[in-house]
Amino acid sequence: MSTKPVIITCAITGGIHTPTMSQYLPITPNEIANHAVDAANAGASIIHLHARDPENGKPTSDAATFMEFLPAIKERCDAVLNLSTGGSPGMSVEERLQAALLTKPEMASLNMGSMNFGLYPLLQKHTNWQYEWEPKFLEMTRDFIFKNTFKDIETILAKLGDDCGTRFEFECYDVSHLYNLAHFVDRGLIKPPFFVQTIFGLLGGIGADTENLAHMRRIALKLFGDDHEWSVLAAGRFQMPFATTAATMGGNVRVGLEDNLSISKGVLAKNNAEQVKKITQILQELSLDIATPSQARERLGLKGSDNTSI
Ligand code: KMH
Ligand code: ZN
Repeated sequence: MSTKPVIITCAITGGIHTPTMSQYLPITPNEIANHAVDAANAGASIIHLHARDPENGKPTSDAATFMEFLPAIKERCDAVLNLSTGGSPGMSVEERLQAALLTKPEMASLNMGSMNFGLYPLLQKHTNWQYEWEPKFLEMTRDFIFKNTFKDIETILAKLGDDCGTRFEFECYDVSHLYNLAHFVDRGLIKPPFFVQTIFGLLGGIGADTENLAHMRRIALKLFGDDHEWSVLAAGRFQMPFATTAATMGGNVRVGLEDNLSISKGVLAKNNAEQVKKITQILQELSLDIATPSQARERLGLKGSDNTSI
């Protein structure tokens, strides 16, 4: 069986982890840009981006902060820049969309259903918090609903997809999200080829069991067949095992400090590139090729970096 080169996405900083959890989490625009470029040089063809307040590391939706690192990354590497529209717990849908609407990126995330999004178990892992906002933020997720209604999804598809030519990383945290995606495909609002990011091990979503990986794969294939590119991300310690298994099943992979702070058991990753290098080595050992940014662009039908406002 001939397999396609694996598209590696690297998610640089996210809106889940907090500065106390790892001194290596990139916070400032400069740190985010350096991590992104190094991840691209290590083999990531897509860079998934959130922004943080440089003063205290808190996730921010401020478009000006995004613009402090996006042009720098674009100038220094050819990777596809993929902006989060999921943002971070506590942000409104309008806030989450600000940076993407301004910059009209080649790619943005689109979360395919409303759900619980529990980060509060992370409270047990630390006591001395560097910033006051950190424990409050984590505690707040005990009573938080990550809002992605059908109307929200329609709005993002129209304003960002139709009006800006941005294509999506469809974030599917459970089987129902695949059916929500199929609903929009059936309505003709989403055109192939589309990029389906199946997510495992986030509290509120489907668990990180390989039975679930196989099932999500089976249902995605049944619903979307050749129209989709399948990718996998798993939270925390499941990141590398799930990425490896998915790649052997013909899938693409996502790594990065957004979803996992470690490089091996009990050892923090010093940067994003470490994780990209690790999955790259694993893929090479398995005789799998790594996709270049231009191969990723072609397979995902992207408009090209010259057609953005970055
Ligand atoms: N951190 C992932 C589990 C987004 O940015 O829109 C989800 C994510 C969402 O990346
Ligand atoms: Zn994200």
